[in-house]
Amino acid sequence: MDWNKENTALIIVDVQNDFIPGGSLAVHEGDQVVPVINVLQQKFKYIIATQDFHPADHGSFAANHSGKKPGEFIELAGLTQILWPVHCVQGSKGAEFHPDLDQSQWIAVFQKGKNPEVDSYSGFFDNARRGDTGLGDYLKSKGIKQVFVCGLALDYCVKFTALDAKSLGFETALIVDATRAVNLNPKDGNSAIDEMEKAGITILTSKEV
Ligand code: VGL
Ligand code: ZN
Repeated sequence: MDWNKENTALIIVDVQNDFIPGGSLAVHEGDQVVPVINVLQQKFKYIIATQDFHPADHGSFAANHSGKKPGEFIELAGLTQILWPVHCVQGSKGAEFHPDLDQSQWIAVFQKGKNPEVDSYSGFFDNARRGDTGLGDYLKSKGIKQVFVCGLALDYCVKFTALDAKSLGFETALIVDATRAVNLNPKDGNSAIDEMEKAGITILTSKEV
């Protein structure tokens, strides 16, 4: 994939303590993306992070539905919603970025999941595609034409962020060694990669960037 620093952004999705081993929604090997992403950042001029940032009463938390456990389903915003453990609550340690993640070059952070009535996996839109974080317009205002996506988790927020980027017309690539999957079902990570590839997203390793 041919690319130019002046019109390309790196999007770092949700590299937050709750998605790291020891966190409430830990992703296996989630910590291993941090050094890879730190090296990767040296190649980019425009770097944006997303942050899952839920109010304590968020509708995606099993704890907010009596008798429900994480992994069970409800209806939220007219959509089937899987229930999660409490995670990335605004103001908590779990919502903070991994302490070793280099933030020195970031030009913006886009928060998502703030509306308790709907979940928001993508950094662009909520799952019902009603709320818009402004990330798409922000990238366009900077003249960005291509995005590289990395972070956590591959089968949720990374996948939906990359698919939305592609659908908004950005040339989109997934950096496969700079992401890890939740894998509630063991094949979810691989299925996510297949789905992205079918949507026209380039899959590459950080060495190929
Ligand atoms: C995520 C589940 C719930 C993610 C966020 O960042 O992939 N997954 N909230
Ligand atoms: Zn969340």
